[in-house]
Amino acid sequence: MPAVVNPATEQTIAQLPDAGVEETDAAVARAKAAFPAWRAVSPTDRARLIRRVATLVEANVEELARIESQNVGKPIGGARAEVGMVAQVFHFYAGAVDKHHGQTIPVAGGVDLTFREPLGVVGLIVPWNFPLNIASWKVGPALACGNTVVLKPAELTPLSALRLAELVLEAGIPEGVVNVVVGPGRVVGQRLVEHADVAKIGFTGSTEVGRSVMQAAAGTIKRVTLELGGKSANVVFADADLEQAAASAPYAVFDNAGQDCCARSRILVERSVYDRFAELLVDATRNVKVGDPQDEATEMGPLISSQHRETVSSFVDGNTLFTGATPSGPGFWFPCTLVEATNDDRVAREEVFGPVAALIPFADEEDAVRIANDTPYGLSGSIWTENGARAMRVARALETGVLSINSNASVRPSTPFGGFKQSGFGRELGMQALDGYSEVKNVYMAT
Ligand code: TXE
Repeated sequence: MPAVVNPATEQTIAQLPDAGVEETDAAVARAKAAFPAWRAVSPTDRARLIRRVATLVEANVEELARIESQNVGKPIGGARAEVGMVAQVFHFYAGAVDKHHGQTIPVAGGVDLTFREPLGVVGLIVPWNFPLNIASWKVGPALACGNTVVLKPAELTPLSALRLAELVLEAGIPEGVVNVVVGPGRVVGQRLVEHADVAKIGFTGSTEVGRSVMQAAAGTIKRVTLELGGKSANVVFADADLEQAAASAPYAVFDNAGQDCCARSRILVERSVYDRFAELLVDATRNVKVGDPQDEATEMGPLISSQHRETVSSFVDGNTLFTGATPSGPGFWFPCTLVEATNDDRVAREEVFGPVAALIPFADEEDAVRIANDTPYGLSGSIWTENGARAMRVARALETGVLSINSNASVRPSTPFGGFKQSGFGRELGMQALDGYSEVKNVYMAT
């Protein structure tokens, strides 16, 4: 029975049985049995039930935030904001139920209609960095389209998904519509991907596992949406508001202790302002409050595990510009770290998934775009400039799915989120996510 650990204290907070192939098959069978009735629920009633999930999440913000904070080591203030977003996501998809629909298309000799049909049972595989949030990005649109769900949380962080499943039942969504299976990715995840009765996999995780999910899905021509790693650039031009850019940059990479696929972990700075910006950035990073996640003032907690801490530390091997402080005592702590690098260094090529930012100088706009795009990833990024035309030129030139100008914000319930290149494909959030949880059917009737 594997232990669930609080990464800030290293204490066991729960012990859960590991499910295997048999339990996974049972969950898929329940989801399959629940599908015909769930797809037949009227759009108004389906929307009402999903909205009830949203209001129950709102009513239980404190409890859900505490679970997430204790299980992931997230600062409690940030965890509360994340749970708030989970509620907004369910509100958004409640409202979307009857707004994602087919078309009539002019044709000769008859009428032509398209319908949006649910897929059936969908398998949702979620990572440990934003367990409840990323679950809601998948469960919300899946339910809105009339699918039933088997949700597999990450081994390290299963608790909030289990509580969500209880709230889904309390909301009145019938048994079997949302099922949670807690167990190893290689067993439960793999089984979901290969299962003939699972129509689609919504996956968020590493590019490496994403690749194997895509391969295994080929056996049943399963639909997949992959939201994978990132190595995003925060591009600071000399004409930017440097104070504002430097004040924001630490949160763009140290938020969630850097365990964020959107982390702007390559900070590209125009050479003429590099020294000035580096000075401002060091000052801002010094102010990041690292410590007890239960303290309301804390801005950064520990890493998820000691094994992950070893991986993160392997990236810091010289050219360190700044190393922050960490609490003493138990907990998988790692300091905020700024390193000076070139885009060819390992720290700039691979996803660190920890609080380590690489500062890289560039010569001019063309050089900035070249360096920013010189990565196999393409998830997010930021552009800092006071020149609007340049902001738009660079935004169009960057090979990335999500961009912010003079901001480091990435996700909103109503806007599409997802990657270019090896950061994956398909979009989550917004109306676009509904395309990934439905099939287009075309019907022609001769008149
Ligand atoms: O991810 P995994 P891990 C990156 C990040 C991190 C690294 C490893 O760089 O350091 O990945 O993290 C399930 N078939 N990201 O090991 O293994 C697994 O149980 C089906 C970036 O946690 O990809 C979990 O539920 N499923 C990322 C989920 O996949 C399988 C977020 C993700 O685990 C499986 C997380 C299999 N064969 C990590 N093997 C982001 N982009 O946000 C594992 N799983």
